[in-house]
This record gives sequence, structure tokens and C-alpha cells, in this order.
Amino acid sequence: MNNAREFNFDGLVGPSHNYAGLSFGNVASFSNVKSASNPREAALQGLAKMRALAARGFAQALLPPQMRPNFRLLRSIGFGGSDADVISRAYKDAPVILASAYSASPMWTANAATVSPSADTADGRTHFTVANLNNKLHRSYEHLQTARTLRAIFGDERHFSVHDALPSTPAFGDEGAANHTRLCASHGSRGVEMFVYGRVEFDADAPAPRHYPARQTLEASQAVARLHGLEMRRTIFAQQAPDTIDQGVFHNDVIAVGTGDVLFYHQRAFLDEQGTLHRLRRALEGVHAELRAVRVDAAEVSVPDAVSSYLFNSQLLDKPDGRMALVVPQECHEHPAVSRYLQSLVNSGGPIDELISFDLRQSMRNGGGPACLRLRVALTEQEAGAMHQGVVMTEALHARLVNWVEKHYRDRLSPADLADPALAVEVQTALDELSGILGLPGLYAF
Ligand code: SUG
Repeated sequence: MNNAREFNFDGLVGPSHNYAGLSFGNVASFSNVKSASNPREAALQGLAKMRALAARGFAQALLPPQMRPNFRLLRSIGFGGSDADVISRAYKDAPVILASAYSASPMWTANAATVSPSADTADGRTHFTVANLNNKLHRSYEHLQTARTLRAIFGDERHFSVHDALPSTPAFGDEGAANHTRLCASHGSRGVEMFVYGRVEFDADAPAPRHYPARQTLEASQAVARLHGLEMRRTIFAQQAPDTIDQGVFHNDVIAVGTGDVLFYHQRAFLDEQGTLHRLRRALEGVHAELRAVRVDAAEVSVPDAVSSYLFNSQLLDKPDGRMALVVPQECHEHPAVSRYLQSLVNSGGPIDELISFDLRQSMRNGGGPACLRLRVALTEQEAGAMHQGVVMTEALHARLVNWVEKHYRDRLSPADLADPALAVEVQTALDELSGILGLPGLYAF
């Protein structure tokens, strides 16, 4: 067994953070369509979270934003000429597609990839499969830059293997770590990986939501497990309850979160709650772990309350004393039923005994809470030393990034601002400078 720590790679919010209402099935994204955003505040809120958690001693790093607008997308569908021409033509003919090319969504790095730590994989390397995010046009192009970014950070092939996204077709809809939970006795020892899917492509009789899309398929989850060389007796595929998807639970991480031996989940998270827990417990016996399940009853917190407060889109962070801290969005305290529940939770004598809350409103308005903003990567000391170091959060990096944000980011962006060709130039200038700050030259040059 190796000593390992779970790093959180938070997405750094980009200079064109905006609300375009692009995600059908994601209630917050739909409700805030076309309202004005504040990219500067969004980036500073995210950086404050990273800094505070790093200062507490949790392993913290970041993933850089993606170049915007996505000219590859715009040119591929017939908008031509100079960059300024492309933008003005797209704005005139297809403003929603221009907004898609400007999407803020790569900031939610829980959707960047699925990660299996080296303790679980057949070849003893950490495996990443980049998510194809093919359910939404605005997210379906992210994987190209994500693969490039992950290879720049985890380029040492002795330790890491980064797989390209699965085939981009509905049968393989894959949303990455947002639908993946790893449970274990300790991060460096073998664990149990649970993949939660929303529908089955090749079984017409399998239950599926009726109103909102199920973004993750069983076939995609199985493909990721195969690519990573996971052992089947330590791998679980569980179906998300279709009616919760229809209530706005568009990823499993909106209704459950787990790490170590703790699973914090809502009664209505899984189609077969008892069966899923039973299989988890049995698989965990094989890795000498005993599940500590924290179940939230629908009578205490309803599914709509969970969706509006983002109670479960929280981070579980394990502390040196074996207890857990729950990182929640500030909205949880403003919601009477959820706030009452949280007080009883930390006083219950269970595994979670501390709440840490952050103001992440700029992200929350697009349906992204604390857990959406981070990708977890459990790394041994040796692996942590082998990754690119320029993305690890330190006081010095935080200070440089705050200066960089204050220099380059606007404090207001409305939908009409996306038509301004100067915005594209600002983003490019900012990201060119960022690649220097992070020591990742050529990150965006492709
Ligand atoms: O895919 N929102 C993202 C939010 C992702 C949250 N991630 C996790 N649950 N892990 C999505 O729906 C909205 C963009 C807009 O409407 O402008 C958006 O893409």
C-alpha cells in the first residue's frame, strides 16, 4: 500500500464567464438565461475557495480555462472570414451558437474526465478518460483541449495514461467524474469504483427519464472501466433514479457524494437503493473497508430542495483525525430545511463533523457548485512529484492569479457583449499570459 492524497483540481474560471441558458435539464442554467455575469467575481470566488482549502492543508491544484470563443466550432459550421467577421456573422445568424462557442462550462472540471488511481488499475498507472460531453453542443468540443491540458500536466507515461474521449455518439454519452465515485479504506490502497449512469442505450426496456436527458449511458461507463483496466469485482454500475433526473438532477453529483469509506447520498439518488448499497458493501469487504453511509431522507430534504441548495454538490474532505469536512455552497445556509439538516448532521456524531462554506454564486447560477468545480485525482507522493508542478496552488500562485484576473477580466458581461470582437482579443491575451504563469507554453497552440 502506498501513501496517497486526493488532489482537487479546480477549474479556473475564464475571462468570458457568461450565462447562456445552454443546458436543458439543468434548472439553474435555464433560469438564469441571458442575465449578466461578472467574470472577475466568478474567478475570484473560485480562487478564494482554492486558497482556503490549500491553506487548510488539503492538496489543491487547478486546471486552466479553455480558449474562447471556440473558433474551431464556428468555422466548422460555415462562419468564415477574419475572427471579427466570424463573430459578427455568428451573432447575426445564430446567437445561441456564438454563446455555445463562448461557453463558461470547462470551469466545471468534475466533467473533464473520469480518473482511476494507480491502486485500482491493471498496469499500476493513473488512468484518465476525457469525457466527450456529447449531450450538449456547447460542451461537446471541450474534450479536445481537455485532453491536451491533461497530457501537459500528466505527461509522464511511466505514471499516467490519458485516454481520448469515447466515440462522440449518444450510445457513449460520458460526463466524466460527476458520475463516478471511488470508495476505499485509504486513497493509496485498492478501492471500489462506482459508475452511475442515467440510461442504457442497447436495452429498450430499461427505465429512463421522460422529460430531461440522461447524459451518461451504461455503455460509456463500462467502456471507461475497461480502458482503465479495473477489476470487475471492485467495480459497480448503478442506475440513477430516472425521476430525479426529471427533477433536475442532471449528474449523480447533484444527489450524492462519496470519498474514503463515506457515501453521503439522498434516498432517491439510485433506482435501486438497497441493491446498490448491498453491492457496494460486498465489494468494499474485498478491500477491507466498511461503508459509512449517510443517507438523507426525502422527508428531511426533498429532491427539489437538494437541487436548489446543491447540498449534495459538496466536497467531502478527509481530515487527519479520520473525520470529514463537508464543503457546501452558501445557498445551503439560506435554505431553512437544508440548513436545519446540516446542523443536525454535524452534531450527529457521524463521520461528517464540520461544514466549510463558500460564496460561489457566479458558478451556482449556471448549475455548478463546489463539487462541479473540482476534479479529484488521488496521487501517491511519487506520482504527485511526477506531474507538472506549475498548477499546484500555493500562496504565491494565488497572489499572481488574483493580479492576473484583476488585470484582464471584465466585471460585467451581458449576452450582447459576446458580439464584441475586442472580447475575443482580451481572452486570448489573458490566456497567453496565463500559460506563462503556469509554465505551460503551447497549451493553447493547436
Ligand atoms: O453541464 N452548466 C453545466 C454545469 C455542470 C455542473 N457539473 C456537475 N454537476 N458536475 C452543465 O449543465 C451552463 C452553461 C450556460 O448555460 O451558459 C452549463 O453548461
